[in-house]
Amino acid sequence: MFALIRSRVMARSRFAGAIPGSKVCTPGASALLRHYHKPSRTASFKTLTKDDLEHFKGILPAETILATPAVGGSSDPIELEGFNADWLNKYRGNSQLVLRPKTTQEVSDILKYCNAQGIAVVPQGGNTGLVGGSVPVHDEVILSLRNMSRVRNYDELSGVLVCDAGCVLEELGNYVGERDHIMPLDLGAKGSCHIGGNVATNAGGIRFLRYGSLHGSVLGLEVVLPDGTILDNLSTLRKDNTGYDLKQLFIGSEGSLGVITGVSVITPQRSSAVNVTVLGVTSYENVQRAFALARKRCGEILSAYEFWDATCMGAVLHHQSLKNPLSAEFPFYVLIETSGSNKDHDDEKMGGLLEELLEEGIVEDGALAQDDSQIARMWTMREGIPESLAKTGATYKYDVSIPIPVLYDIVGDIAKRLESAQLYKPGESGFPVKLVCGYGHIGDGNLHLNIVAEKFEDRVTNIFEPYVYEWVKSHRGSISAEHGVGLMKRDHLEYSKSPEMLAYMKRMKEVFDPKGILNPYKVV
Ligand code: FAD
Ligand code: 2HG
Ligand code: ZN
Repeated sequence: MFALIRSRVMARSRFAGAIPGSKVCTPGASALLRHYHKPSRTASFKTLTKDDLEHFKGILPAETILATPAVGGSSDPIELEGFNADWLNKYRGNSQLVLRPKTTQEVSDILKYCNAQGIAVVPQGGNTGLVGGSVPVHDEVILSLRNMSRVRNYDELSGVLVCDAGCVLEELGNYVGERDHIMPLDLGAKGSCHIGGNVATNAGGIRFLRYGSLHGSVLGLEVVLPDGTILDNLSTLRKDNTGYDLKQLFIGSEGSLGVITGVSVITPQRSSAVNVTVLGVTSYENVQRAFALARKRCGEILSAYEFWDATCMGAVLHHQSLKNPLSAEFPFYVLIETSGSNKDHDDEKMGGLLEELLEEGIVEDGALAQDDSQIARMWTMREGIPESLAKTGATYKYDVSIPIPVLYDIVGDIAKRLESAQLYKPGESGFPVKLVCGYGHIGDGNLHLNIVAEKFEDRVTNIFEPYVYEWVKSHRGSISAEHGVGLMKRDHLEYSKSPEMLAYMKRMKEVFDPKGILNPYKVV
């Protein structure tokens, strides 16, 4: 029998919205000292002067500028901390100037000036990126989109939303939710990340299985190029075959080609019937068998299939004030969500699937959410994993696409390598590495391998870098399934891209940003 979650009231709300900023998750900050290769500053970039600040004051209202005394301003450098450090507190820059424009024209005027003067700029959305792409490496000007947060238009018939790039994903979800739609993407950082940041990283998340990539759901973009040119490609059309689809180049370009200021995106109808179950599974093989059966039995209503291992579960139960809804502990947990329009029909399908999974011995135990609050708690169990691990220690993150049958093997391999190097012993404290675990969007072939250590240090990193990248390449996988390249993987792209492809990527960068002022040191 499936255990039904009893009606315990959640102590916390869903993780959504619980990330007010990069500062929230800096547990044991002293343990999370920066440790990564910092490229040297490009000497030709201009060092900011008081005259530059005066120029920006002519473009923007004073309250939208944060400038330290080093560049002639009066802001306390502490105020810039949250903009200079990333969510993991792993990457840190030293910018003295944050500009927060409210209009596309202001973005254009800023970039035009920076391009002419050779001033380097880093575009920043919600600063939830996990690869060091959203923070400066040295003293780049931070161009924050957070003041551009207006919904420009919403067409309820077509479901097409047109908005500023700085709109927070969760707020857009609420906006379209009131109109019976949902955003085509959803992720644990929804309370902080911006739609512009999502597009710039081509974010995946938990709805990817059902609604696919932003390359499909983004219909148009407004982008400001480094020289200030405004590319108005804010189309609301589903179909448009008039030549090259330029917007695709900016989706996933991580702020290296242009600054996204407006987004047009198609939002799906909200499903009236949603079912969520969490299952306990004894082997990775059965995680795959359950996925195959879920697709067979619930094909058209299957909206998410996520998994995590026992180590992740331990961390999440510890840090999120949750209790295991199952009767025992299991090596693996699976979350299945269905979304459809006919409750009786969907309940029958989900019920049938669960019965078959149990009868076939594919799963050992499970819990089916009985109401919205239980659904939210189950999702917290999955979406709260990154925060829980970050609270445990310095977290190394690898975000890879590998064929599903071998997806989890890498977790065991890395654990063994660390054990052989006497840096880790599962379940024992006192070692430099505390946890090695895996979770992710298994339905999309995307694993998140996380290694939690006392601190970031070479003797630990060297055990799995470049080993992880070699491993992924040998399986013809991708070294970044969804988080992007940023600074973290810029020197490792050859594991996923051929020299010819890399050469064309560099040529693209030169076409759009010949002076290389936009998000320098990142991506290519
Ligand atoms: P930022 O972090 O500010 O920036 C990310 C990159 O985009 C940077 O290179 C930046 O320069 C660039 N950029 C930002 N805004 C613009 C713009 N307007 N124009 C041009 N360039 C811009 N990612 C996933 O894909 N799937 C997940 O499930 C997922 N879950 C997460 C859960 C947690 C708890 C956290 C902390 C992160 C998660 N992420 C996930 C990673 C991250 O949230 C996404 O990459 C997100 O899309 C970043 O959006 P942002 O607004 O925070 O962008
Ligand atoms: C998720 O799926 C995110 O939860 C974050 O992509 C993954 O932090 C990670 O490794
Ligand atoms: Zn993910």
